[in-house]
Amino acid sequence: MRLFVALDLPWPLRDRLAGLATGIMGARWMPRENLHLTLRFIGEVPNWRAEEIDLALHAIRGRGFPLTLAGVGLFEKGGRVTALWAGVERSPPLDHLQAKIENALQRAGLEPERRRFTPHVTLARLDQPANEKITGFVQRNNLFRAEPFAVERFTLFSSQLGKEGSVYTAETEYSLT
Ligand code: 3AM
Repeated sequence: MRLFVALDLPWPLRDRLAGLATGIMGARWMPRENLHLTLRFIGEVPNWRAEEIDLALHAIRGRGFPLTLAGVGLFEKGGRVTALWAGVERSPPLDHLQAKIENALQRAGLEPERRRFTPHVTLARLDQPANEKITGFVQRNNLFRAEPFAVERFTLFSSQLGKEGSVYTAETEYSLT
């Protein structure tokens, strides 16, 4: 199974994000059902390991908190824009939750994640260069700010890579109180 831990987003928020998805030819905009905020990418694991991961995530205790998506940004690789995303307002509770998940997964035997946590919601992936249009996209949406939403759980997703893009399935939800 190919797994990752993420926040599922409320549908009104997804609708709001889908409203940003215009104006860049060749961008592969994420369908609403795929919009999420990744807390930890896990990757391919055997079933027995997935069970240990599930146990470790179940043991996490934490309180819910409000979170606000704001601003947009991009990821680049080799000078080329590869993804557009919506950003997240600074949130110590989110960082804390992410750290707890990282600890739990390391205790379950996973290698530490070396990359810094950059909370974001991927809106589009880009296979081809489209740099001029992207400047406009960033300028247009710089002031984007969504209504805060309540984070009340986090979710273990499986991901199946397909021709038409990935299909994400919520495997288990873990409640925050
Ligand atoms: O939350 P986003 O959409 O940015 O890019 C993948 C997606 O991130 C990322 O995990 C999320 C759910 O699929 N991902 C895929 N392969 C990855 C890898 N090898 C990866 N993240 C880190 N390392």
